Amino acid sequence: MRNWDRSRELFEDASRYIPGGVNSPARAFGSVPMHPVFMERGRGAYMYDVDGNGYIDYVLSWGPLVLGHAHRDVVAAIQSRVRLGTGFGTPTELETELARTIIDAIPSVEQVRLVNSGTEATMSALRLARAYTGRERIVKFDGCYHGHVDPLLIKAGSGALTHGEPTSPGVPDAVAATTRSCPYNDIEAIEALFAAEGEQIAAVIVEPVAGNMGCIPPQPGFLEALRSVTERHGALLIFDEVMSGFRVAWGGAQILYGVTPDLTCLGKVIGGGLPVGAFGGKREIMQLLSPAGAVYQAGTLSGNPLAVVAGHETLAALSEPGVYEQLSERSERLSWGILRAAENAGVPIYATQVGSMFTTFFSEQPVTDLTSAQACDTERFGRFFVELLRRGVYIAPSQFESGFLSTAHGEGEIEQTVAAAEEAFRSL
Ligand code: KE4
Repeated sequence: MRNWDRSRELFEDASRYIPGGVNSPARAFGSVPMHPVFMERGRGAYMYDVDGNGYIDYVLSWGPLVLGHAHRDVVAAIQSRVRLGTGFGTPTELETELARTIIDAIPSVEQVRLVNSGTEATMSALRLARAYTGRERIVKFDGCYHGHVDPLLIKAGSGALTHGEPTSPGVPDAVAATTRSCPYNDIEAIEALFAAEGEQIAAVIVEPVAGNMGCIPPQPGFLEALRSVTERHGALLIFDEVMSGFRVAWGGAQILYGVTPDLTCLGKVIGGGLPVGAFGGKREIMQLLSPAGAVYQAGTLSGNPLAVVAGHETLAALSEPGVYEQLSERSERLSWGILRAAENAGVPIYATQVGSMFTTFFSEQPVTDLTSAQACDTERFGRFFVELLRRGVYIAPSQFESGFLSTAHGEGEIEQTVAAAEEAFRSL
């Protein structure tokens, strides 16, 4: 029988010094009947907590660790780089190399700027879109999460949804008034909004595969409709691929679905587990950015050599032939296994999977947007999470998050996970 005594002590201590005991709300077990577990180390598909319990990990630092924990090439690259210094506040050749790899992989990105987080990437892309179009209004989708920048903390997903504050206090009314939000996958709603306000809309920002209300794929025609309506009204289309970029395909969802945005936001995988974000797009838009242009955006540690080298090594490993096919095939095997386990146990679920992103929704109906996601049995999901934890499987501690697979998850991990899932379903 597992115990989490040390985690509980550490959580009580952390809660004295850090709000909620965590440095990011997604790590809190908001909809799960227990305290967060403190991790100590990871290797491959596994991580180990402070009480010595091991877990097959499907959170992977919320997506970045697509090669698994402590990948030997990533570790070696960081170790050799750090001996040369941690950063210089000057350009380095490494940054150009990572930029070139991103540009070669994503045809819509002609220039790219590296930043330190996904939030910085989306925040900067919004500013650029407003400057380029001379318009102020932004359109997002209910349940999509684009980081914690004011104009996008409206009907947001991820931790904002898990903890019951999709529209955050502290966002000025004047800022909230420039944001519109439509139901995800609802083409009629977006067409109607543009018919009414299209000439005032600077950009539509969308997760091309929604990952922050659980993993919800775009329905056929949805992304194409966004491309068409923005073009017709002179607005920019921004793909927030912080989660899907280099996760669902080499390049990202825009490659998978064949829809080309004007700007793309990236993060997570391109940093290989260290803090890196990026935004990029057409040269004529990116050239507005200081110092080439007047739109200001900056960052002390943007393009930091240690973070860049971790990202570079990660993308090098992902560029090998067959990597994405294997990630998708194993993720599909896992999703089908969990679905069968639920059926065997008589528990209704709705499973989604796009590449190596997936979610088990506790719902008898399809989940295609925030309304159907919120109709899930989150209490039952919370108990399922704890039963999996007891059996050495760590999934995201919220119904409104995606699961992720890494290249380190092999047949054994998938079989173990499916067996644990069937026992967990039977215990509900
Ligand atoms: P960061 O600022 O957390 O690096 O990225 C924000 C962001 C932007 N866009 C998308 C599509 C994202 O998924 C994210 C961050 N994702 C969450 C997990 N759902 C990060 C976990 C956390 O907030 O601790």
